[in-house]
Amino acid sequence: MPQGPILIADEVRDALALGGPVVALETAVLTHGLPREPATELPPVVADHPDFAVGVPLNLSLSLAMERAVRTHGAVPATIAIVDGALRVGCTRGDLERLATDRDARKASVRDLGPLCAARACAGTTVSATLVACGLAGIRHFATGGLGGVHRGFAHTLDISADLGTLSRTPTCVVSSGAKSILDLKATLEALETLGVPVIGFGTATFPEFTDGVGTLPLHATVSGAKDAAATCRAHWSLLPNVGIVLANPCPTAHALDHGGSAAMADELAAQAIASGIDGNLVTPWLLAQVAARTNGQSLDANIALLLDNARVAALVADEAATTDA
Ligand code: PSU
Ligand code: MN
Repeated sequence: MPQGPILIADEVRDALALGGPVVALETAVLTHGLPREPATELPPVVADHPDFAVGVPLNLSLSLAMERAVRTHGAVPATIAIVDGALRVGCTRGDLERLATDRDARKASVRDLGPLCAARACAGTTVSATLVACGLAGIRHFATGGLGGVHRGFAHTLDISADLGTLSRTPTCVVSSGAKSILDLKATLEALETLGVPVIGFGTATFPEFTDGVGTLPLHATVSGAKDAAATCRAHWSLLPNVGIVLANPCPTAHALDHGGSAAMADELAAQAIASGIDGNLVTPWLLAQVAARTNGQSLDANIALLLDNARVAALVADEAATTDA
């Protein structure tokens, strides 16, 4: 087991030692993805959910609800974050409460891990940094909302999320609802192909577009359910034991937004980000907040719906893998 600034919770360590199902969860969504102010009203998808209440920040409720969804579907959640300079694999409720409200919590990508641990900082981990923890701990399944990718205008900015390169060297299956149309989705799929990372549709033949639901870009592989997904992962890892997989699960239809205008809005926002001097690791959180504001909170409902569904799917696939690999 790894030594140093990585701390694996007992429950996660025990499950991994027994070959049981474990699902990693990221925390950039907690620190930078969802509102941290006390909720004044609840998105419809969680109106009757036990982890959500008026007065409780949506970001905290969401983290607790993802953990619950993982457990409900038979796996152990491992929420990953940097807390006081330690890379935690399995956070306590106290850790999540701190990260949810700490305005100084940083956003940790792969390159930030060493510096932030040395500085004893607190940070939410992006998909890429969470994948590093998965690689060290041996976690094969991970649920997130949307993958980072190739940004619009990348030819000038070279802004390509570290999520992509890290996936190409970490053997973990990331369940996500594709990526957001604030990115260049075609270029993102091309980059994943170049890196040798399979993008497998979960009951869909096209690359999902995050809160916009099913997409239009064709995928090279589709699976029909968790059993099929686990079998595909097993075949992939028997040949490419160090390479990740994207399992792409569209936002549940009842909560997905219309496509209408989102491409035009994405282009406009990308240009606005450049004009306003938003760059570096603040681009993604800024774009997501702009979309939430412009869709009057509807994108928030869709975002929460897809995050909870991805936790469910990751748990089902992890459970299937644990049963068949045993
Ligand atoms: N895309 C989303 N929601 C998110 C993110 C991406 O729709 O919260 C987060 C994820 O944690 C992802 C990170 O790993 O943003 C990508 O940031 P960057 O583009 O700076 O790599
Ligand atoms: Mn970037």
